[in-house]
Amino acid sequence: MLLAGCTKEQWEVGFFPVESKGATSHTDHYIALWNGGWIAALAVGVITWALILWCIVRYRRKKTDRGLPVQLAYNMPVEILFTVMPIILVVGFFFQTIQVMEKTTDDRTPGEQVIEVVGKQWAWDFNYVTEDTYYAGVQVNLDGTEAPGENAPVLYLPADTPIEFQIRSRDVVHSFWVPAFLEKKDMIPGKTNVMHLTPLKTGTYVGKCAELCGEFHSEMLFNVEVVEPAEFESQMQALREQGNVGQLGKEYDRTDWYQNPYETEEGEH
Ligand SMILES: [Cu+2]
Repeated sequence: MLLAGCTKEQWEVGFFPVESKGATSHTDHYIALWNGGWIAALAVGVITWALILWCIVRYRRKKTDRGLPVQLAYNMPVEILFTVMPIILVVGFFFQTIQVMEKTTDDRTPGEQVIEVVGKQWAWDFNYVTEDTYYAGVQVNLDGTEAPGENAPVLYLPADTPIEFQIRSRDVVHSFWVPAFLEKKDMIPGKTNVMHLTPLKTGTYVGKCAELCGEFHSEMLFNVEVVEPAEFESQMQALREQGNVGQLGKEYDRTDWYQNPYETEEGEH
């Protein structure tokens, strides 16, 4: 009865966010691995449950039974089955995972648009590197009103365009997460992580920090607008007209300790 309350769309994406289907060049690979894994695990489960039930019924103690039942151990066919089946499953999951990783986390398609996403307590800066424009995000205020994320910082992405994200932090460890894209990446001070993907479906997606990063971690929200390339260009032009030309660089980082851990105050090494 509970399962009947789920929609066909929810089943298709294995209860991931429904908007993840076809959202990026990676999401359908993740969904296929996720659903395939559950189907394989369920098949093993159904066979195992059926054998357990059959044993319980077939070999139950009868009124006429006396003493201990026949003791069976070291049944070679069963021992081999219990060894070989898990190995086949683990090897299968391993190679399926490797194949999906080659198409997703290892994706290094050159970015037509390079975008630097910078985490800071507790908001986001977006540097559109290719366009030489920027957006300085301001922390959301969760004041108890409905839809507080409406005024969150907005990250614009052109649809059907390979994107290279350069991901870093100005202070502590954050994590760049758009739930509908089904991937997240840590933002580490002093280190730049990359993520390559192509957004395929226009629309608005929520984003958030996925690493507990201090008092107002829950207010570290943003929105993603995947728009047609022409609309992306006009948004970039709007940023230029507001004077947001250039990049928000490392001068806004809270500390350079991470770059120069051994530098003394006098500048000696
Ligand atoms: Cu954070």
